[in-house]
Amino acid sequence: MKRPYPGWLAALASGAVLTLSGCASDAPLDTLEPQGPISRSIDSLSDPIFLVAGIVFVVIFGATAVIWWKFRDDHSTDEFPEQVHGNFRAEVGWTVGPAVIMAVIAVFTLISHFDLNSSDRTDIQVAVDGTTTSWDPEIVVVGQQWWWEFRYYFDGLDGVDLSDSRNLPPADIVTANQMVIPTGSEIGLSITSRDVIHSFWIPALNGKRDAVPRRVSPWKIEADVPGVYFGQCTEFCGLSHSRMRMQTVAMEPADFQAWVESQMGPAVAPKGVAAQRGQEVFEGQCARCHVVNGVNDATSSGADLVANAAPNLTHLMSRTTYAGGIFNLYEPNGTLNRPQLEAWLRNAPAEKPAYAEGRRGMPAMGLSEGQIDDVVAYLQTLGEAPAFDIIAATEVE
Ligand code: HEC
Ligand SMILES: [Cu+2]
Repeated sequence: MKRPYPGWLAALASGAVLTLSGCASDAPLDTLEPQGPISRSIDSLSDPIFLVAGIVFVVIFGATAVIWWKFRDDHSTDEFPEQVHGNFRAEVGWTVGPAVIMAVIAVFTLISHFDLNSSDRTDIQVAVDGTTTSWDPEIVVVGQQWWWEFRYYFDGLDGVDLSDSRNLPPADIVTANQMVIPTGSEIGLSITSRDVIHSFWIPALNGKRDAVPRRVSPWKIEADVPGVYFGQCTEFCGLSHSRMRMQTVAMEPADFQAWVESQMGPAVAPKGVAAQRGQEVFEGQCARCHVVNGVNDATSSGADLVANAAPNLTHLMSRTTYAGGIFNLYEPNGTLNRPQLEAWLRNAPAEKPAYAEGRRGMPAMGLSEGQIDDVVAYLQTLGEAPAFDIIAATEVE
């Protein structure tokens, strides 16, 4: 009986599916398109290794196919082929050959490893409160279920105690899910976690580094040109792990400077009546978890949560995504994405799954529709919208 589809056709089809699925044109987490010197050094290691592996693959599978075909039993004779027991030269060859290839790869891998784990930072001049400070550019990255916090200490990290990540000393800038860096400078990262193990990964700028509770792991990134570089937690960390995303926004140094200045300011007291009522709701219901600088930063006792932290909302509007970088704060035309923000305030766990027993993520606050309107009016006073091209470039699906 003839089979409906020959085996080779099935093999070809599955091969094609696998190949084509690797060819997405719009892939923000593509590791093969480095956008900075650090990721480029990884790429220049992996490309030749992939080439060597490809050649080895072709040679071995080619030889296997030839041998399989040439020495197949076609039942034309009853004779048994000649039986051999070992071939000294062949065995030495296929032992020494791979060993040499592996040794060469090991040398280049080690060189890249040392390179990736070294630091080559130079200070950046930033104007803080009118005075210029030499900043050793290092940002503290804190993972928690299921979002990222980024903390900037412009006096450097030397005197900063990072050992208790649930109780970190006050920082100059605290932001969530979007880390802003200047282009052309190596930026050091001190990565830690407030709960379980996460992993920090901005593929266009460097490989992965785990965020481990009670440990501070050094890492670094650098971007050549302004742009938005997408990232994702890559260590499975529970229910909303896939919704724990982030973005690095690289700006020209002058734009970065302007960003720093605007972030350094505390919140401005809201003017409209609705926004003022919104601030009252904030102080009554949200301030036990969230901080707004100038409102409750002095009094906040830390969030009532497992990770003991919630995003700092002082400059919320200067970010373009929220809740682990999964929602757009703005519409594509640059206006507030009001329905999504209202839905978040109405019932956050319905928008982003958290564990039923609570104490993680943002709880459903039980606000009335009027209170939601007031809170939205208040949130809109927190920080300035970024340039339109950043809104467009940071948009998430
Ligand atoms: C029990 C603590 C808690 C309370 C109370 C709380 N939140 Fe949250 N909120 C969180 C946590 C945690 C997150 C991060 C959730 C995530 O990304 O999964 C969050 C996220 C947010 C975000 C998105 C911020 C960002 O950059 O990702 C906004 C906006 C927000 N909350 C507003 C409010 C408002 C307004 C209130 C009061 C009506 C409030 N929250 C009450 C814990 C809280
Ligand atoms: Cu995670």
